[in-house]
Amino acid sequence: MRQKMLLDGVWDFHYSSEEFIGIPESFTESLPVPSCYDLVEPYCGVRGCGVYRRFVECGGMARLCIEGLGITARIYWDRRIIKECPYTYMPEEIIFDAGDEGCHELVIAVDNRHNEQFRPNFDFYGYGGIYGSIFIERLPNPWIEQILVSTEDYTCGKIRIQASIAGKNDHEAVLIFDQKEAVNVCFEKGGLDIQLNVPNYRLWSPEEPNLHELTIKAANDQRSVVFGIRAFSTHGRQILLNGKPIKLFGYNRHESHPEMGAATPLQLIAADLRMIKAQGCNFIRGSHYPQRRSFLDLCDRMGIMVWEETMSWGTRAPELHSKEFIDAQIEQARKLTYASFNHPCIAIRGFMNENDSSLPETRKVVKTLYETIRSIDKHCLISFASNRYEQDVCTDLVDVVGMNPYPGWYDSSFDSISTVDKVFPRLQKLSAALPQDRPFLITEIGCEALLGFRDRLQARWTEEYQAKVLLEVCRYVFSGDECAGVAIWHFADCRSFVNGPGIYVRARGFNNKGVLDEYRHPKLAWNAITDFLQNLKQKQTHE
Ligand code: ADA
Repeated sequence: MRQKMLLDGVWDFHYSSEEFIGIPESFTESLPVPSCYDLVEPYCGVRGCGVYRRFVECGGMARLCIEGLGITARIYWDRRIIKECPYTYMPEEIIFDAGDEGCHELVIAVDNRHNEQFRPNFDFYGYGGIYGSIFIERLPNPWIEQILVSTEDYTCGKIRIQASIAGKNDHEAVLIFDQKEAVNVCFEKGGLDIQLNVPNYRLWSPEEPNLHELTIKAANDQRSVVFGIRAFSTHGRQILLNGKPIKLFGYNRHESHPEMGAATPLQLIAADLRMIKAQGCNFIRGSHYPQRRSFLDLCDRMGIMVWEETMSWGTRAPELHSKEFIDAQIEQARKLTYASFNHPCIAIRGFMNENDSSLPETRKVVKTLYETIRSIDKHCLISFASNRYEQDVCTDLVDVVGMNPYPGWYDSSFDSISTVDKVFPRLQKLSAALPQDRPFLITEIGCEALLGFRDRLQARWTEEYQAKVLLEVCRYVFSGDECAGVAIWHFADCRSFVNGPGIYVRARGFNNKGVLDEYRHPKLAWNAITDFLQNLKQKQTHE
């Protein structure tokens, strides 16, 4: 039986200034893990390297898991590099030889300077730190390397299990479902790839988020994964879950809090999800990066469907032509698909938010990213969020057409508040121009409102104006079947450019389009949407 050791807690810390100048001999400061060092004095707002260190009792082959960090990091075990982590927010798993049994030094050197993948013009703040939990476990020899479970046929509970065991030898194995039903199988040359019906299966859905557990016992190892049986598919304009049309309704959400940055505690994540669920939503777009495992665990259990995507923002021609950039996107797509493979909450995987999909040459990149995800996950829906609208030339390449229109905010003439009236017709017009044979999902829509700014003239930036626009969006989404759903932009205000050029449209250094402010205080729009959804539910139960 493997034993996980959680490494969260108080670590040694050293701020190593702009350049990383090596691991210091001694550390004089301390910081918790998880944490963002650029939100604590005297390092608030710095761009440079923070070095975290602690000692760990371990030995032999080990597996170290990190939920996410940023912007980039290098990991050392006894001062030897065991992993470079170039992808912000990406969950990392490192299998390595920890050496003799005993006390070892683990160092994580984080660098929060922007780079090609996380540019300073992104409309979300690039925090430096260790965003989530870290654990380590000793591995038996040989160890089960990975277990992937996918739904093959939801109508009879048929799943496919792909697993591998280190050493590539033959091994007898036992599969145990929900700690009861056992099936004998065999790893051949270290691999297992079988399909079978789960005994006493129950489907996963937002209303009934049923989960199953699979334990594999082979050689001296035993490993368990949680999975759900469900199938997302499309039919014309509709998204189907387990064969039935489902409207996706919810928010874009950043992993962000003004005091804790991207190292949001699990309690905050759980509280956010409870608010979203209680409001009557069933969907979150994890904008704009891979999501933390514990976030996905909660969504699995609570029945919240998730769109997860590679990190990227406003990709334009130079990056779309850069091999380094595209290779990094491919690697991100690959890693995130494996990392979230078993989570039933994943409805859609996406990439490259608002890339320039009006350029014919972007088609090749979109195809490559689509195929990368598809080659690993045969079933998930795949998409990207576009701001090229009627000019988009890549909509035929994805399963769901995601659009980020902002009627009532960006694409109006700024002459009066009457533009609320334009929301509904604009969405209808956009919908009519998109392919009719696949779902149209509004992946972003919203407008800025400052909490507490209420005004009888209901000008832009007031809570009243935001509420009106978003009610029009709700009215449109539920007006028929032409739209498969919406992820409103966004759940809560989040820190953005701060002192970059974008500050002129980001009052306080925040993106203020949240229906809650950054401390989760509701604006009028939150209450208006709550009422809208409750009325809708009442109407539907009386029909
Ligand atoms: C884009 C982008 C979001 C956010 C939004 C806005 O659609 O995808 O990250 O920046 O615009 O608020 O303008």
